[in-house]
Amino acid sequence: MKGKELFYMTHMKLIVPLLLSAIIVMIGSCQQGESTDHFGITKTASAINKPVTDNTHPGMIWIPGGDFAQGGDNEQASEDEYPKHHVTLNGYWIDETEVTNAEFARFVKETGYITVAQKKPDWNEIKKQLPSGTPKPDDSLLVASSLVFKAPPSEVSLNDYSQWWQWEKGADWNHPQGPKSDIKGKDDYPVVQVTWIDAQAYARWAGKRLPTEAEWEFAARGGLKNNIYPWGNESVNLGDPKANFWQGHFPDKNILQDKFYLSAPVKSFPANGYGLYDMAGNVWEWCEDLYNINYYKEVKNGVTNPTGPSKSFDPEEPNASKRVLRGGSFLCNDTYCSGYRVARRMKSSEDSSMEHLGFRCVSIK
Ligand SMILES: [Ca+2]
Repeated sequence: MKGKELFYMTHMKLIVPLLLSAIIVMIGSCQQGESTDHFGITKTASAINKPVTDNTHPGMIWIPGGDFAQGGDNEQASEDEYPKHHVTLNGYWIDETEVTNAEFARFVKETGYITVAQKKPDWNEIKKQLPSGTPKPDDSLLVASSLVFKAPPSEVSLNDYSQWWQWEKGADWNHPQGPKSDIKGKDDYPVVQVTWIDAQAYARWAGKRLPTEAEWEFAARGGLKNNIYPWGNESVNLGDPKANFWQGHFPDKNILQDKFYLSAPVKSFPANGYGLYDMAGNVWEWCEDLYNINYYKEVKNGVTNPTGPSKSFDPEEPNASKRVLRGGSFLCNDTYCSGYRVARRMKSSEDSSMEHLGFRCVSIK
C-alpha cells in the first residue's frame, strides 16, 4: 500500500511484564561524580545537575558529550538491539519536547510547505519500494491519505496491524484522525502525520537537524547507565504514570491510567535526568539515520559520532528505504512493542506518516 507500510512491529510475541528479577544490576564501582540507587542505576553528575539551557537555544537543552553503551538492557530487547556497543558523542543541543502543532504550523505558514500526506501518492515512486510485480492499487486508494488508529471492537491477533490502522483519505498533520478532525486547542500537542521527508524540511527551516540514533538514545538515557527507561528501571507499569502509553489490553481496551487515549500535550509527564520530556511514549520520533537490522554488528567494536549505516535494510521490506524511529507512542505496551524502552529500535519508510509519529530536532551550533 503506497509504500507506506503499516508500521511493522517485528517482534510481536507476548512479553512477560517486567518484574524485579529483570532488573539489570550495575556491575563495577562508581566513578567520581556518580551515585547508585537501589535499582542498580548509576547516576552521573550530569543527570543530577539541573538542565543546561541558554537563551540562544530556546526550548533546547545541552547534552554534554560523553560515552555510553548503546543497545538492549533487558529480555524485551530484540535482535537489532544487539550487540550492545560503546559509543562516544560530542555534545549537542536537543529540543526538550517533541515538535508541537504550533511550531509546525509556524513553519507551514512561513514556507507554504505541503506535507507528503497532503499530496496524491506517485505510484511510480511507491513501486520502487515494493517487490517487483506488486499490482497497482485501485485509483481510489491513490489519493492524499494517511494512517489513522481505529481501535477494533474486541480482541484481535497482534500479527494483523491492519485491524487497527486505517488508510484515511484527508488525514494529515492538520487533521490527525481524518478530515473531520482538527488540531484546534492542541497547539501544545506533538505534530503527527509527518513523514521523515517532512521532518527534514522542518528541521532545515528551523536551522536544526534530526538527531542521529545514537544522539537520541544517549539523550533518552538522561545521564543514567544500564537503564531500561528514561526514568530508570522501575517498570513502566508500576507507580505513578511515567509516560503516555497504552494501559489495558492492546488494541481494543485502554483503561487510561495515564488519562490519555491518544497523544498528550508535551510535558504532561516528568522529564528525564537531562530535562527532556516524552522520551518514552506519546509519539514515535524520527531519527536521521537509515535503519539496518544489522547495523549494531557493524559497529560492535565501538564508534564515535555514528551517523548510521550507509544502506537501509529491513528483511521484512528489503526494497524500502527506511529510517529509524525511537521512543514509542501512546499505542505501546509490554504485550506489543515496548517502544518506551530507551534502546528500542523501530523503523518506517521515509514517506510514511501515521497518527502516532512525530519528531524532535537537535543542533550542534
Ligand atoms: Ca495513554
